Amino acid sequence: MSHLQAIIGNREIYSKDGLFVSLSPSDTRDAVNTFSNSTKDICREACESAKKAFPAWAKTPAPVRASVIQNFAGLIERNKLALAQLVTREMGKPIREALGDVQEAIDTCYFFISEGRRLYGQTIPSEMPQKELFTYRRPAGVFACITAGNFPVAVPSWYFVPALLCGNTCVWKPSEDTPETSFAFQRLLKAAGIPSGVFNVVFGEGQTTGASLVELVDEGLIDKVGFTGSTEVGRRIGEICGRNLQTPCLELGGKNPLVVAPDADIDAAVHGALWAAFGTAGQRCTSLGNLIIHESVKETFLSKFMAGLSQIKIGDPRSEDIFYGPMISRKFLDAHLSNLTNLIKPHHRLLTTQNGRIVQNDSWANFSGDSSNGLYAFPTVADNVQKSDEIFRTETFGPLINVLSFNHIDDAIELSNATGYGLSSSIYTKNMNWAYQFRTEIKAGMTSINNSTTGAEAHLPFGGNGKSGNGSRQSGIWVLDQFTRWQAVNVDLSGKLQLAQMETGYITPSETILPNQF
Ligand code: UN1
Repeated sequence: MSHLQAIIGNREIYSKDGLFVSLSPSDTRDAVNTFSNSTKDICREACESAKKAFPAWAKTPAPVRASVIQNFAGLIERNKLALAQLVTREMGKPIREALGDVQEAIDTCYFFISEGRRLYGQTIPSEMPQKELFTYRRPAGVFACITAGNFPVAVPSWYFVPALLCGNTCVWKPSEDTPETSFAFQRLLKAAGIPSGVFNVVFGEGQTTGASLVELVDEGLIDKVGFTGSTEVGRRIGEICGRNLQTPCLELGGKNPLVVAPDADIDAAVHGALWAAFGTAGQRCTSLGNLIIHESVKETFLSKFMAGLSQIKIGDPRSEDIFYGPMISRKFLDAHLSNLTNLIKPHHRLLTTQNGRIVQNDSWANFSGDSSNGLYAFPTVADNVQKSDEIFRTETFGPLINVLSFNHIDDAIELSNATGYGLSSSIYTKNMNWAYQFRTEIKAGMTSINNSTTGAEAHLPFGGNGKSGNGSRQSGIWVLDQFTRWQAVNVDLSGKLQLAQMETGYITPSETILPNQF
């Protein structure tokens, strides 16, 4: 039987080869759909399709391009519940969060619809008479993008909504964990009126299809790459793009710190830390990694934190009141289990029991649903973690956090900056000076004061530094610099050659005016 492999020029391509199945992580007996891995030839065809569609799309007036985004927003809104339910079924985040994932895409559309009527350039005074200077944003060209499965609607919208609005044409390799959700995203965009060839999809796994797609940068078929995923893969993509003199948009991992100051509102900090640590089963790039607590409040904080943790409901993500559901797929569960085996050392003090590494109905008091066929993982809190420990600087992407302590704010900031990552960060304090010092000295791209490390709003710059990315930012007006290139234009109306810097009539002052006093 043939299965969907790619969508090129709005045409669905099916194949019998290289099949992979998308399973529901809350019940792996539920096969959501089967897809086929796109080969390098299929990826090439998709890029050629995008290349062919580029000139006409780039010439389409930006407000007209924005009208497709407007239609897309309306379609997502009308299909919000169905799309969120598909997200929950296919990747396992609780329905409340899945609705938020979809809402983030709607918010992104609304932000960029009116950007179609701005996309401002500048008019700039010239140093010459009868000469005008202007800047224009021009689209980059063919945009190839690889996304992760943890935000299967929001994060693709962060890329494609502005990329399309700016006049680029696209090839998308969505996560192999959420192909059906990605297919739904494509169908909504097609129904919104996206012209043939402007938005193409190649389904497949990262190591095969993803790698083949990025290799096409070397063939001159791609002008811009976007990638959300691991630091290791981001580095390889950066190398390929670098040798082609391109700067990719890289949104990589995090080991995000949350600092609890002695004067923190402890209850608020407990709530924020619980959500940062275990929301989405710790599978956000903004999830909490290192919880850094002031010595004087450590005991109070941890007893409230562990009491709060014991109350959270884990289980069937279709229920409204579930805190977190299953891991995204078997691969993520296996990685989590191997982190527990390899990174937890004898000197760590585990505040949670380890006997039920996979949640069974009877090993988590507040489990709801049937865990027998689900990929559920137990929360783990490791205290006594040291800066020199591997677990301190390793992104674990699961329900596992480290606890460290500090005495002086300088040490808390030093620890926060010492992992090599720099995505999100947070401090809970009422002390304005501490909050000021933290936000000025932290190396992360995003900082919360009295809020969780997760939950960035869709119109602020999103992205990281160090191992978290190459400084690129998504969302809001800042992402326009990813998808457009500045063109500087000068128009000389003088009818003669005017030499800048040399024939500029700068006014020279008289030598001296004021007499010497001594
Ligand atoms: C991600 O995990 O890749 O800030 C994105 C947040 C979400 C997006 C996370 N709005 O946690």
